Amino acid sequence: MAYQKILTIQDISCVGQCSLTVALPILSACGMETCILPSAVLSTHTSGFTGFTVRDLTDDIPGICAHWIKENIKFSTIYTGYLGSTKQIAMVQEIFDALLTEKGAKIIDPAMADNGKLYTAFDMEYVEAMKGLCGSADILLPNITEACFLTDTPYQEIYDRAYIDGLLEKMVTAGAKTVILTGVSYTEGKTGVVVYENGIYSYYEHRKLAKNCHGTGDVYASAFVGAYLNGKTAFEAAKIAANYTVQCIENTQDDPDHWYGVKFETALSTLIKNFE
Ligand code: PXL
Repeated sequence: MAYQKILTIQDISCVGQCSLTVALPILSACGMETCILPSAVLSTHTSGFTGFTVRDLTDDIPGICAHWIKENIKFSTIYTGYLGSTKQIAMVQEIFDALLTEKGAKIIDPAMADNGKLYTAFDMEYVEAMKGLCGSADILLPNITEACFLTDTPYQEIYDRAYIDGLLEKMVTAGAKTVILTGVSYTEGKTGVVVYENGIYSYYEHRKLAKNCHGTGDVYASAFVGAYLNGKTAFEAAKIAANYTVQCIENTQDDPDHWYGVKFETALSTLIKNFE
Protein backbone atom coordinates (compact mmCIF):
# COMPACT_ATOMS: atom_id res chain seq x y z
CA MET A 1 0.00 0.00 0.00
CA ALA A 2 1.29 3.46 -0.86
CA TYR A 3 0.87 5.93 1.99
CA GLN A 4 -1.01 8.94 0.63
CA LYS A 5 -2.04 12.37 1.83
CA ILE A 6 -5.70 12.84 1.04
CA LEU A 7 -8.32 15.49 1.79
CA THR A 8 -11.92 14.88 2.71
CA ILE A 9 -14.48 17.69 2.68
CA GLN A 10 -17.70 17.11 4.62
CA ASP A 11 -19.45 18.32 7.76
CA ILE A 12 -18.70 17.60 11.38
CA SER A 13 -21.88 16.29 12.97
CA CYS A 14 -20.61 16.25 16.55
CA VAL A 15 -22.97 13.41 17.49
CA GLY A 16 -24.48 10.91 15.07
CA GLN A 17 -21.74 8.82 13.44
CA CYS A 18 -21.74 10.30 9.95
CA SER A 19 -19.57 12.49 7.73
CA LEU A 20 -16.16 13.40 9.20
CA THR A 21 -16.56 11.47 12.45
CA VAL A 22 -16.84 8.36 10.27
CA ALA A 23 -14.55 9.23 7.35
CA LEU A 24 -11.54 10.28 9.42
CA PRO A 25 -11.29 7.12 11.59
CA ILE A 26 -12.04 4.78 8.69
CA LEU A 27 -9.50 6.37 6.37
CA SER A 28 -6.86 6.54 9.10
CA ALA A 29 -7.45 2.86 9.88
CA CYS A 30 -7.00 2.16 6.16
CA GLY A 31 -3.54 3.71 6.45
CA MET A 32 -4.05 7.12 4.82
CA GLU A 33 -2.96 10.53 6.09
CA THR A 34 -6.38 12.16 6.13
CA CYS A 35 -6.61 15.94 6.12
CA ILE A 36 -10.02 17.48 6.66
CA LEU A 37 -11.93 20.52 5.50
CA PRO A 38 -15.13 20.79 7.58
CA SER A 39 -18.01 22.19 5.51
CA ALA A 40 -20.16 22.94 8.57
CA VAL A 41 -20.38 22.04 12.25
CA LEU A 42 -23.69 20.63 13.49
CA SER A 43 -24.57 19.49 16.99
CA THR A 44 -26.00 16.30 15.42
CA HIS A 45 -26.91 15.13 11.92
CA THR A 46 -30.30 16.20 10.54
CA SER A 47 -32.03 12.81 10.13
CA GLY A 48 -34.12 12.05 13.18
CA PHE A 49 -32.79 14.66 15.62
CA THR A 50 -34.69 17.93 16.05
CA GLY A 51 -33.41 21.32 17.22
CA PHE A 52 -29.85 20.75 16.02
CA THR A 53 -27.45 23.69 15.69
CA VAL A 54 -25.64 24.42 12.41
CA ARG A 55 -22.62 26.61 11.73
CA ASP A 56 -21.97 26.95 8.02
CA LEU A 57 -18.19 27.28 7.41
CA THR A 58 -18.44 28.50 3.79
CA ASP A 59 -16.79 31.83 4.58
CA ASP A 60 -13.78 30.13 6.24
CA ILE A 61 -12.94 27.99 3.22
CA PRO A 62 -11.21 30.57 0.94
CA GLY A 63 -8.76 31.56 3.72
CA ILE A 64 -7.96 27.94 4.60
CA CYS A 65 -7.31 27.10 0.94
CA ALA A 66 -5.21 30.22 0.35
CA HIS A 67 -3.01 29.15 3.29
CA TRP A 68 -2.61 25.62 1.87
CA ILE A 69 -1.70 27.03 -1.55
CA LYS A 70 0.91 29.32 0.07
CA GLU A 71 2.35 26.28 1.92
CA ASN A 72 2.40 24.33 -1.35
CA ILE A 73 0.22 21.60 0.15
CA LYS A 74 -1.31 19.14 -2.37
CA PHE A 75 -3.47 16.04 -2.02
CA SER A 76 -3.39 12.88 -4.11
CA THR A 77 -7.13 12.30 -3.64
CA ILE A 78 -9.95 14.62 -2.65
CA TYR A 79 -13.10 12.91 -1.38
CA THR A 80 -16.18 15.07 -0.81
CA GLY A 81 -19.41 14.36 1.07
CA TYR A 82 -22.11 16.49 2.74
CA LEU A 83 -21.40 20.17 1.97
CA GLY A 84 -22.61 23.22 3.88
CA SER A 85 -24.09 25.40 1.11
CA THR A 86 -24.62 25.76 -2.63
CA LYS A 87 -21.82 28.34 -2.70
CA GLN A 88 -19.42 25.69 -1.35
CA ILE A 89 -19.92 23.52 -4.43
CA ALA A 90 -18.16 26.11 -6.63
CA MET A 91 -15.42 26.35 -3.99
CA VAL A 92 -14.91 22.59 -4.10
CA GLN A 93 -14.43 22.80 -7.87
CA GLU A 94 -11.72 25.43 -7.29
CA ILE A 95 -10.13 23.22 -4.61
CA PHE A 96 -9.96 20.34 -7.12
CA ASP A 97 -8.19 22.65 -9.58
CA ALA A 98 -5.75 24.14 -7.06
CA LEU A 99 -4.96 21.40 -4.54
CA LEU A 100 -4.95 18.05 -6.32
CA THR A 101 -1.72 16.54 -7.55
CA GLU A 102 -1.44 16.12 -11.32
CA LYS A 103 -3.01 12.66 -11.49
CA GLY A 104 -5.03 13.10 -8.28
CA ALA A 105 -8.48 11.52 -8.04
CA LYS A 106 -11.77 13.31 -7.39
CA ILE A 107 -14.12 11.05 -5.47
CA ILE A 108 -17.57 12.52 -4.91
CA ASP A 109 -20.37 11.29 -2.68
CA PRO A 110 -23.25 13.68 -3.49
CA ALA A 111 -24.62 13.07 0.06
CA MET A 112 -27.83 15.08 -0.36
CA ALA A 113 -30.78 12.68 -0.37
CA ASP A 114 -32.16 9.24 0.53
CA ASN A 115 -35.42 7.28 0.39
CA GLY A 116 -36.78 9.49 -2.43
CA LYS A 117 -36.23 12.79 -0.57
CA LEU A 118 -33.62 15.55 -0.27
CA TYR A 119 -32.11 16.04 3.20
CA THR A 120 -33.75 18.99 4.98
CA ALA A 121 -30.84 21.40 4.39
CA PHE A 122 -30.93 21.18 0.58
CA ASP A 123 -33.04 22.57 -2.27
CA MET A 124 -33.12 22.31 -6.07
CA GLU A 125 -30.51 25.05 -6.44
CA TYR A 126 -28.11 22.83 -4.49
CA VAL A 127 -29.02 19.87 -6.71
CA GLU A 128 -28.34 21.89 -9.88
CA ALA A 129 -24.90 22.93 -8.59
CA MET A 130 -24.15 19.36 -7.46
CA LYS A 131 -24.91 18.08 -11.00
CA GLY A 132 -22.02 20.20 -12.28
CA LEU A 133 -19.60 18.96 -9.61
CA CYS A 134 -20.55 15.30 -10.17
CA GLY A 135 -19.82 15.71 -13.89
CA SER A 136 -16.16 16.13 -12.97
CA ALA A 137 -15.94 13.03 -10.73
CA ASP A 138 -13.37 10.33 -11.33
CA ILE A 139 -15.52 8.21 -9.04
CA LEU A 140 -19.10 9.07 -8.12
CA LEU A 141 -20.87 7.30 -5.24
CA PRO A 142 -24.61 8.07 -5.24
CA ASN A 143 -27.53 6.11 -3.85
CA ILE A 144 -30.58 5.67 -6.11
CA THR A 145 -32.34 8.79 -4.78
CA GLU A 146 -29.27 10.95 -5.44
CA ALA A 147 -28.84 9.41 -8.88
CA CYS A 148 -32.45 10.37 -9.67
CA PHE A 149 -31.93 13.99 -8.59
CA LEU A 150 -28.67 14.19 -10.57
CA THR A 151 -30.31 12.89 -13.76
CA ASP A 152 -33.84 14.40 -13.49
CA THR A 153 -35.28 10.90 -13.31
CA PRO A 154 -38.49 10.27 -11.32
CA TYR A 155 -37.68 8.19 -8.21
CA GLN A 156 -39.15 4.68 -8.20
CA GLU A 157 -39.18 2.25 -5.31
CA ILE A 158 -39.79 -0.62 -7.67
CA TYR A 159 -37.52 -0.80 -10.66
CA ASP A 160 -35.80 -3.13 -13.09
CA ARG A 161 -32.34 -3.44 -14.57
CA ALA A 162 -33.14 -1.07 -17.47
CA TYR A 163 -34.07 1.71 -15.00
CA ILE A 164 -30.80 1.27 -13.05
CA ASP A 165 -28.65 0.98 -16.17
CA GLY A 166 -30.32 4.15 -17.50
CA LEU A 167 -29.40 6.08 -14.33
CA LEU A 168 -25.78 4.93 -14.60
CA GLU A 169 -25.55 5.80 -18.27
CA LYS A 170 -26.92 9.31 -17.70
CA MET A 171 -24.37 10.00 -14.95
CA VAL A 172 -21.51 8.83 -17.16
CA THR A 173 -22.82 10.87 -20.10
CA ALA A 174 -22.82 13.89 -17.74
CA GLY A 175 -19.08 13.34 -17.20
CA ALA A 176 -18.49 10.98 -14.25
CA LYS A 177 -15.83 8.41 -15.18
CA THR A 178 -16.77 5.58 -12.80
CA VAL A 179 -20.06 5.33 -10.91
CA ILE A 180 -20.76 3.14 -7.88
CA LEU A 181 -24.53 3.04 -7.35
CA THR A 182 -25.52 1.79 -3.89
CA GLY A 183 -28.69 0.21 -2.55
CA VAL A 184 -29.69 -1.62 -5.75
CA SER A 185 -32.00 -4.51 -4.92
CA TYR A 186 -33.36 -6.89 -7.57
CA THR A 187 -34.28 -9.79 -5.28
CA GLU A 188 -36.18 -9.83 -1.99
CA GLY A 189 -33.87 -10.08 1.01
CA LYS A 190 -30.87 -8.97 -1.03
CA THR A 191 -29.37 -5.66 -2.02
CA GLY A 192 -26.14 -4.62 -3.69
CA VAL A 193 -24.02 -2.16 -5.60
CA VAL A 194 -23.56 -1.65 -9.33
CA VAL A 195 -20.18 -0.49 -10.58
CA TYR A 196 -20.23 1.11 -14.04
CA GLU A 197 -16.79 1.58 -15.51
CA ASN A 198 -15.53 1.70 -19.12
CA GLY A 199 -18.97 0.72 -20.44
CA ILE A 200 -19.17 -2.39 -18.22
CA TYR A 201 -21.77 -2.97 -15.47
CA SER A 202 -20.70 -5.23 -12.57
CA TYR A 203 -23.10 -6.09 -9.77
CA TYR A 204 -22.23 -7.26 -6.26
CA GLU A 205 -25.22 -8.63 -4.43
CA HIS A 206 -25.29 -9.25 -0.69
CA ARG A 207 -27.71 -9.81 2.20
CA LYS A 208 -30.15 -7.01 2.96
CA LEU A 209 -30.61 -6.61 6.70
CA ALA A 210 -34.04 -5.68 8.00
CA LYS A 211 -32.84 -2.42 9.45
CA ASN A 212 -32.17 0.71 7.38
CA CYS A 213 -29.57 2.62 9.42
CA HIS A 214 -28.50 6.27 9.33
CA GLY A 215 -24.99 7.13 8.20
CA THR A 216 -24.38 3.95 6.25
CA GLY A 217 -23.83 5.93 3.03
CA ASP A 218 -20.90 7.70 4.69
CA VAL A 219 -19.55 4.46 6.17
CA TYR A 220 -19.80 2.82 2.74
CA ALA A 221 -18.14 5.71 0.84
CA SER A 222 -15.29 6.03 3.37
CA ALA A 223 -14.56 2.30 3.33
CA PHE A 224 -14.71 2.35 -0.48
CA VAL A 225 -12.15 5.18 -0.63
CA GLY A 226 -9.92 3.39 1.91
CA ALA A 227 -10.00 0.14 -0.07
CA TYR A 228 -9.53 1.85 -3.44
CA LEU A 229 -6.49 3.77 -2.17
CA ASN A 230 -5.07 0.46 -0.96
CA GLY A 231 -4.83 -0.57 -4.60
CA LYS A 232 -8.12 -2.46 -4.98
CA THR A 233 -10.06 -2.12 -8.24
CA ALA A 234 -13.31 -0.14 -8.09
CA PHE A 235 -15.28 -3.40 -8.08
CA GLU A 236 -13.15 -5.02 -5.33
CA ALA A 237 -13.38 -1.83 -3.25
CA ALA A 238 -17.16 -1.70 -3.78
CA LYS A 239 -17.41 -5.28 -2.52
CA ILE A 240 -15.15 -4.74 0.52
CA ALA A 241 -17.10 -1.61 1.48
CA ALA A 242 -20.43 -3.46 1.12
CA ASN A 243 -19.30 -6.36 3.33
CA TYR A 244 -18.00 -3.91 5.93
CA THR A 245 -21.24 -1.88 5.94
CA VAL A 246 -23.32 -5.04 6.34
CA GLN A 247 -21.19 -6.04 9.32
CA CYS A 248 -21.58 -2.56 10.88
CA ILE A 249 -25.38 -2.81 10.58
CA GLU A 250 -25.32 -6.32 11.98
CA ASN A 251 -23.29 -5.12 14.99
CA THR A 252 -25.84 -2.35 15.65
CA GLN A 253 -29.29 -3.66 14.81
CA ASP A 254 -30.05 -5.33 18.14
CA ASP A 255 -29.48 -2.12 20.11
CA PRO A 256 -32.66 0.01 20.00
CA ASP A 257 -30.88 2.96 21.68
CA HIS A 258 -28.44 3.16 18.78
CA TRP A 259 -30.94 4.40 16.15
CA TYR A 260 -28.86 7.35 14.87
CA GLY A 261 -25.87 5.61 13.26
CA VAL A 262 -23.92 2.36 13.09
CA LYS A 263 -21.19 1.01 15.36
CA PHE A 264 -18.63 1.18 12.56
CA GLU A 265 -15.73 1.05 15.04
CA THR A 266 -16.57 -2.55 15.97
CA ALA A 267 -15.80 -3.83 12.46
CA LEU A 268 -12.69 -1.79 11.60
CA SER A 269 -10.34 -4.66 12.43
CA THR A 270 -12.14 -6.86 9.87
CA LEU A 271 -12.08 -4.09 7.26
CA ILE A 272 -8.32 -3.63 7.43
CA LYS A 273 -7.63 -7.38 7.16
CA ASN A 274 -8.50 -6.92 3.48
CA PHE A 275 -5.27 -4.97 3.05
CA GLU A 276 -2.82 -7.29 4.82
O1 PXL B 1 -25.08 10.88 6.39
C1 PXL B 1 -25.38 11.95 5.63
C2 PXL B 1 -25.45 13.21 6.44
C3 PXL B 1 -24.29 13.90 6.69
N1 PXL B 1 -24.28 15.04 7.40
C4 PXL B 1 -25.43 15.54 7.90
C5 PXL B 1 -26.64 14.88 7.69
C6 PXL B 1 -26.64 13.67 6.95
C7 PXL B 1 -27.89 12.96 6.73
O2 PXL B 1 -28.93 13.35 7.13
O3 PXL B 1 -27.75 15.38 8.21
C8 PXL B 1 -25.39 16.82 8.68
